[in-house]
Amino acid sequence: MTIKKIAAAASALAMLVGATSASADNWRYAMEEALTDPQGMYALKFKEVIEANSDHTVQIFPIGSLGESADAMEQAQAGLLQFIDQSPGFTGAMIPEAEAFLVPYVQPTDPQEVRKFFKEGVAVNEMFHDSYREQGLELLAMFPEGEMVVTTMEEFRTPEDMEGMKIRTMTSPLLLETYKAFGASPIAMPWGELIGALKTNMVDGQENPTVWIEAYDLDNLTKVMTYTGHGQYTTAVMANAEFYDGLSDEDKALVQKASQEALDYILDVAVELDATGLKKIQESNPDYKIVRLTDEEREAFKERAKLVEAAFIERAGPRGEAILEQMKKDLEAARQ
Ligand code: 6CS
Repeated sequence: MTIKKIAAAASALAMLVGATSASADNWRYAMEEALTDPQGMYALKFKEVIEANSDHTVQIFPIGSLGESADAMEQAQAGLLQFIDQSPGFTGAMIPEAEAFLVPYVQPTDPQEVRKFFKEGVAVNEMFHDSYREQGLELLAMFPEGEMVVTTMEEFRTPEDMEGMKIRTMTSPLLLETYKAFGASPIAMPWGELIGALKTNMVDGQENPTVWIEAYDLDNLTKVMTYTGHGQYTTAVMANAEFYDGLSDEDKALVQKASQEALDYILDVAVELDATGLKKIQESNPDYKIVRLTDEEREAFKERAKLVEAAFIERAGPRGEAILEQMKKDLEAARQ
């Protein structure tokens, strides 16, 4: 082989190696929870499918590793992260339509109805894509983590009972409207501040699904847990849109496959989450008071929720209004 031919072969090899390593990328994925929490279960399944079907790797950054939810979102929008799981409870400040998931009493709480609502609902599956795109995000999946329950220091049965209660909410503005409408004094703060705020009595309560309450000991920091039936904790997984658009057709199909398989998996798991969380709380904290508002008691909160619907429509405009109407139809369909 002449020197020229060796050089040409070496350069071809270098190109091949380059091409191979360029196609085996490490994708960074941030979320708001730990690997053992619902977002972590979804992320691990997503990673498993990607890595089993390609040379790519998925590097997961759990809660706390990249700052608060808002910090991780900035990094995702800047393209430093390829994937992010962020819940409407935080995204709503940026995408008002996402706050549809925060409007009280438009989502089911029965686990089988929840599964149907998320699996087949037109609103969830078809109506949010454009709103996320406008913020540079390709929406991949939305899934529930369990019914929202309220933990407080004192029992409440009516909006009047909530008067003066300082309730922590996530940072989406509509949550402040909800708890104001429910009679309380809401305070928005990121997750990282909540435990300290409960310990120092800066807040008297908060809302979250039972799996989360149990995992982060929120029951031990409050005295009562109340089922108001007002909604699900919903979360969303998305990709940086520029990154997604730049993928080959094959990789786009892979990302969609992984998103769908992880979604199917988590929707199966989700039906168990409420019961699992509640059981663990009852076992580890038998004296904790658990209240389930009656249908009659819920009526007063539903009446107040009309104010929240109006605030949502004002913030999210006609597109938000259409989403809300569709959600109500999906709720009816899920109940049948
Ligand atoms: O309350 C919160 O801020 C947190 N709740 C859940 C269920 N997941 C992450 C989020 O930061």
